[in-house]
Amino acid sequence: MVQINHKLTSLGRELETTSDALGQLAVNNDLLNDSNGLRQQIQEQGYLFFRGFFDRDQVMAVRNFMCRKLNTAGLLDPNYPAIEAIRRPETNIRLTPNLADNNPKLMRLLYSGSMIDVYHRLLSGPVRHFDYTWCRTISPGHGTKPHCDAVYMGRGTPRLYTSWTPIGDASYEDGGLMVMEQSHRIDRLRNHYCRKDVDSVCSNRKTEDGSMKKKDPNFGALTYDPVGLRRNLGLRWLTTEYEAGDLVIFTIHTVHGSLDNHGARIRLSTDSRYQRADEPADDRWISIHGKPPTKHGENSQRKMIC
Ligand SMILES: O=C(O)CCC(=O)C(=O)O
Ligand SMILES: [Fe+2]
Repeated sequence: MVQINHKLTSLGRELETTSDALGQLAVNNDLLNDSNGLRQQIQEQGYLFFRGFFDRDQVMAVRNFMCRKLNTAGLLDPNYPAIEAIRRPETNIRLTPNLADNNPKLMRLLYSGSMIDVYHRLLSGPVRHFDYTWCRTISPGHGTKPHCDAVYMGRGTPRLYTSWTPIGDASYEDGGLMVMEQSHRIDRLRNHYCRKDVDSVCSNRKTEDGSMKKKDPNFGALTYDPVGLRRNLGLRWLTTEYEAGDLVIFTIHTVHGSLDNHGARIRLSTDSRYQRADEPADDRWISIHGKPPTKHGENSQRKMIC
């Protein structure tokens, strides 16, 4: 049994806590200055986890800025300091892209200094990042469905990595990222599910409103049952309690999702993406001729006959 004194659920399902079903993320701080070690470890493990990677105060300054924005938008309970991110009962948000706007402290945290340094070491070459930052604001309730990032950003190099950065502490009650151990090595997933593209549409099939039918109605979710998935694959979910300053890096073939939020606060985190600058980039997520990324949706559709 893994000693966790809080009920852990994902999508409302209680995670099994036997040691063959659940584990802690391994801490890789010893590899921080070791290029070969970083590369080998991510190949073997599918992720890297660093405690106290960032200066806590720097992360908390970003949190402060984001919470003030949420508060100004009327989303937080005015009876608490904004930095606590206690939501109003009617607030139900998950992704708040504008938290990245006019946010130089966040840009510095994610796209300069130690983050770029670690990617230089991991990629042994020039680094580029996507020009879009995912700002997650997961309200109490369900976490994120198990998925691989490849299905959302797989049009460029497969050597693309996600950084998951908690913007504040995330206890088991708040929930946080969970990673399926060794899932990046499953050929069946790499060769089928991971090759999906959520912006694919069937040009020969129309929906009732006349738009082209989406090829994947689940918009990239691998499953809605994180417990059943674990049993089927026979692998473990790995997670931990995160603190401001921690960082997880993982591959676009690593299955991950997140724990449900059982607290009263909104869980704040960002995902940001990095690759070698001399490899092709998925054009949905980069700015071209000064125009913002097209992201998902109509301007990013890939039309096919199906
Ligand atoms: O924070 C979450 O709930 C999910 C994060 C995620 O999917 C990612 O970082 O790619
Ligand atoms: Fe993801």
